[in-house]
Amino acid sequence: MQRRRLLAAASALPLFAIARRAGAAEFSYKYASNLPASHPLNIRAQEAMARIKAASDGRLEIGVFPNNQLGSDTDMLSQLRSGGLEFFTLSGPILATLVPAASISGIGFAFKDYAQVWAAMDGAVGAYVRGEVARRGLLAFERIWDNGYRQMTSGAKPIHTPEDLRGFKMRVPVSPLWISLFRAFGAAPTSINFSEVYSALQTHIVDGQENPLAIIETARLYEVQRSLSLTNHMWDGYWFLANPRRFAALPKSLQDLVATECNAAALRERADVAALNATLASTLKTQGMSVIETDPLAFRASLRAAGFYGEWRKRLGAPAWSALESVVGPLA
Ligand code: X2X
Repeated sequence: MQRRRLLAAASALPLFAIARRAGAAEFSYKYASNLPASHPLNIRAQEAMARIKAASDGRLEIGVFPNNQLGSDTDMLSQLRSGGLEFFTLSGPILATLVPAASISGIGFAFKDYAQVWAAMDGAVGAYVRGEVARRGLLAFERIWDNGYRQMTSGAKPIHTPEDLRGFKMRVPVSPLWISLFRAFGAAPTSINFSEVYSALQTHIVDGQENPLAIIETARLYEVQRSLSLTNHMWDGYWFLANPRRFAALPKSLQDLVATECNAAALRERADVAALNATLASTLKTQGMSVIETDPLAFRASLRAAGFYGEWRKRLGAPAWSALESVVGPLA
């Protein structure tokens, strides 16, 4: 009797395991990014994925892989294109290695304030870029996520004026726009994926980098940099990208759910990043950085003098450039 019961219990085990598997998600997808898990982008993405799972009664589960767990931006972009990765957030001017028009959001000193950023990116500029993304075989959701206005940091000579950038070994993302921008400043830019930035600074492969305060804080770059120069030299945002084939494999109701939740999460993330960037300079000071105010007009003048605006007007073409100028006014 005892033995029969034991046997019955043992044979029930695999059945139980099968039942569990049948209850697993019907669609098991992945979302990845290059930012630390503590950055608002990942916190809001994680929240969105939890809401999607709940609202789909567990049919769609989207795993979140922050912090370059799936590789560098370059790796993740190719996984996204092949369908090995379903969702990925990527900065416009890096996406530009595949979709040249996506550089438009990164033009130096283009946006006077966030009102102009969102007017352009939720309006004609964003619509134009998303159209180009589609032509290159990817899907970008409507709302771009905020990375923020970028600031320069140095582990060597502090940056006060554009002259301090002459020959400065500056890490920039893998992107033609960023290289061009820092050449125009007279610096010596090197393209390095974000996955390698902390160690490149630590080992002095480069002397500085530039990123919004929320990244300097969450990626602990203050540990390997000494000074922070508030230059606001460009705004940057993350397109929430999907592999169109994998996205189309979802029933329409789940497609709508994902798009709605990701767009809503983008708006929450924008508010988080704006709030953080307003307070983090003083936090970074307490973490040992010297904080330097700069004259952005002097930096902008050096871009103008180097012909940066003329070059990019030509490279991006009339549709993108006039969409941008219709919001921010004439750029030169
Ligand atoms: O690589 C960077 O510096 C980062 C994290 O800001 C971007 O993704 C553009």
